[in-house]
Amino acid sequence: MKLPLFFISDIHLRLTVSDDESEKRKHLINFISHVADEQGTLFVVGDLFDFWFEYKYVIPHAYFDVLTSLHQARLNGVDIFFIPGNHDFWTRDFTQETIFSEIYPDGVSLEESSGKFLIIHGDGLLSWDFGYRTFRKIIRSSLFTWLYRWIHPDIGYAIGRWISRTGRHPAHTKEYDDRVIADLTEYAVEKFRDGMDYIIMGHYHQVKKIKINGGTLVILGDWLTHRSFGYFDGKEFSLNYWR
Ligand SMILES: [Mn+2]
Repeated sequence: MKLPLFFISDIHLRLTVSDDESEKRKHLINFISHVADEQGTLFVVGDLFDFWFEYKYVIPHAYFDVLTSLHQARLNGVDIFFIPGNHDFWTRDFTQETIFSEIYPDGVSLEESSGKFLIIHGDGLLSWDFGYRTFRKIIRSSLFTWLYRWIHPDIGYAIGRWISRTGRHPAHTKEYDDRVIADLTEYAVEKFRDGMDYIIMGHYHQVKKIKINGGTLVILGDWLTHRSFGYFDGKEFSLNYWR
């Protein structure tokens, strides 16, 4: 794997391009060409899109600029790996062949000289998320996906957009955020015990790098408020802000 490694998550590209959205995209496209200039590797750790459901013949035009920039980076020799999130789980041939080098629906673990990485989106991990875990199993099933594909794309995307909007995280209290971190720490400790050195995840929209029991738990933040990214040069992992 070509170093350095770059990690981003929770960009939540919208289906309607407002001023904020086009500002965000400008930065994202700059970031992607930076990865290409550095000849590194890019991990997109879920929720790149606010909604993505891939039909057999149809792709949404709203994301054309970002899709083009990812494709261009790949033509320039950059590997781009995608770990789908809860908003963009439904990929097919187009994303698998044209946009990304590889898609890992359940996350991926890899070994670098300085340690073992586990990279996951992170949804469904919280100990109190029972209902969501069942819901997640259903919407990820091949039956659900097959049925959803028979909905006309205009309607399928309208529903997806509506659900993405209503499911949008309200501003969390600090107490809630701390509870999330405590819970994720418990999850991480177990993985570190099993030999992982780094756990990299998105989903929680917090920018956090925590050292626990010799391991490092990273939450990548997002591109809605933070524009944060992870960077690994082969020795050190750092969290940074794209400006
Ligand atoms: Mn998510």
